[in-house]
Amino acid sequence: MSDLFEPQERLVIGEQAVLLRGRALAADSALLSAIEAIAARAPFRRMITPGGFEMSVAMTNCGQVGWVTDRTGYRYAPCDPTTGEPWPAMPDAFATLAGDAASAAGFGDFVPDACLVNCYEPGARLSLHQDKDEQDYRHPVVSVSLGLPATFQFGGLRRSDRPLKVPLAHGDVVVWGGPSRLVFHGVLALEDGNHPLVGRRRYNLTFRRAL
Ligand code: MD6
Ligand code: FE
Repeated sequence: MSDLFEPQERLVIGEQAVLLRGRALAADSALLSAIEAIAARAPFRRMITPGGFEMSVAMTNCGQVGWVTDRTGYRYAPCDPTTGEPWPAMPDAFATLAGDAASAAGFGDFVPDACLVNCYEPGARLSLHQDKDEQDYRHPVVSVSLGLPATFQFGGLRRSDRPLKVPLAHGDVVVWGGPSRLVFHGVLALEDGNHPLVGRRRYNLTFRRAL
């Protein structure tokens, strides 16, 4: 029984929140080429928060709408404010992986219309936040990690709830929804390192149904 020896490949981190270890590994090169193609048309950029701070994580998007922030607030926008062009279409490989992972986590019929692509360089971090710019919280969020490992913080429904620290490695997928959909979460400062396929960075794909 290999599961006696393999590390746990499915880890429950909350109510209807699960880490599917290595779930994206088989698709890693396809995902990485797709990220390059997206970034060629919609370059990674460090956005400005409504409070006036430049984020340490660089972001771009693909899909019908993309998540953006500037001095006026957070929102989903159909066009890239940097180029004025629509965001690149979501590659089939992205939507398929997200739908399959959501099913495996118990969320059937998840069809994402937005994918936020995050790029972390050493030192980049994401402070505790809720994902609440989407219209319908009945849809889960699916998150795919590629490249350098990171520590994900998974808290509770109040900012003050002490977060669980979840290590995320290349190929890991996190799915959450239901009662956990509005949980506070974040990513600790990325440690330096070199990933054989991705180099000195971490990518995160966050799939959502925004509209
Ligand atoms: C990240 N992820 O892992 C940042 N949000 O780089 C998120 O903020 C996130 O992973 C909602 C659901 C899953 C996530
Ligand atoms: Fe988030």
